[in-house]
Amino acid sequence: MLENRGEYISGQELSRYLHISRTAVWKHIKALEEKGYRIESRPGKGYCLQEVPDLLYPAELQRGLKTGYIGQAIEYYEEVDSTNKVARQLAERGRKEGTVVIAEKQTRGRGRLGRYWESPFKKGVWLSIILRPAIPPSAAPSITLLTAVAMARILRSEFDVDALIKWPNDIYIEGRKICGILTEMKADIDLIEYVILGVGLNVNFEPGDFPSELRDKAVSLKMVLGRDVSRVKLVQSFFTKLERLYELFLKEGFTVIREQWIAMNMTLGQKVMVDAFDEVYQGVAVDITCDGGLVVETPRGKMTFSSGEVTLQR
Ligand code: BT5
Repeated sequence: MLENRGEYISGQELSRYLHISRTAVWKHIKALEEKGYRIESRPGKGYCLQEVPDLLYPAELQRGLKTGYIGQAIEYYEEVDSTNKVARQLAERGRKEGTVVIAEKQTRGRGRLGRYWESPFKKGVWLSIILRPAIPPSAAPSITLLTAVAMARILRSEFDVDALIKWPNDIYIEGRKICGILTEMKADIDLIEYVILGVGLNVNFEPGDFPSELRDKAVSLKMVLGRDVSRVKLVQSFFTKLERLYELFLKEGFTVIREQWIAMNMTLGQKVMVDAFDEVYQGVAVDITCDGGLVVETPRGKMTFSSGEVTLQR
């Protein structure tokens, strides 16, 4: 029906094509309408698909998706507390690498260190991916960085925006945050059991949709482009790009991706304040290591951070 959008197909044709009764066809049409698909039915002519809802239904995300595993299994929620939390529960139950948990709304979206992530209904992309990389835990921070590279590349190539990466997990456009990444993992000393890669991207927020404390700090694609953006194609492109970079990382390590990260970053060369290990360090961010750690030239000498909160000082 999607391929024939705007054209009528008779109930008989659909029933023959789907090998179900005409009553069953009618029931499915009603179920689709309840999900927000607009379908016109005319006696003697049949059914005509008019409009597909802008929702992140697995069937929509998986149509034409050319990945090997990322997004090939999707758990969809209209509302959930946190997709990272649900993905973790699924990973504990042995769900496969590449399984995605996606929601239209999160009631307790999480940032790092107990912070919150504002995730209202349909305004963005809130998703988590289960990964099971056979790498040592010390290499895991690279996954956050390669995800930022995948997202920044998609934002640049599909929307022609100047997306910049702030170490370690943020993407900024026009000086405001548009995307945050929360990577959590379960590992023993030398092997990762699973990584939960959580990504939040602000898509169709209007300025008034943000709580007042975020209004000067956050931005959405709609605010930058001045138009609504369809989330389905964006998510598909992101899955494809992410899987390609993740595969590259597993085969060749972070070095190749490091170059791309450097080309799109807004942290290196800047005066920074790093909040890590319960202390605050000041200095100039000078490099990232082959594992994605941030190297800062401080008055006490060069220091490398594998995690931490960076404030850019202008
Ligand atoms: C992050 O934390 O940036 C990671 C955000 C990850 C969110 C995704 S959504 C899907 C998945 N499921 C989850 O539960 N989480 C992940 P952090 O660097 O700690 O930044 C958090 C800070 O960003 C907050 O303290 C706010 O100041 C700000 N913030 C909150 N919501 C925002 C939004 N929608 N846009 C921009 N900034 C926001």
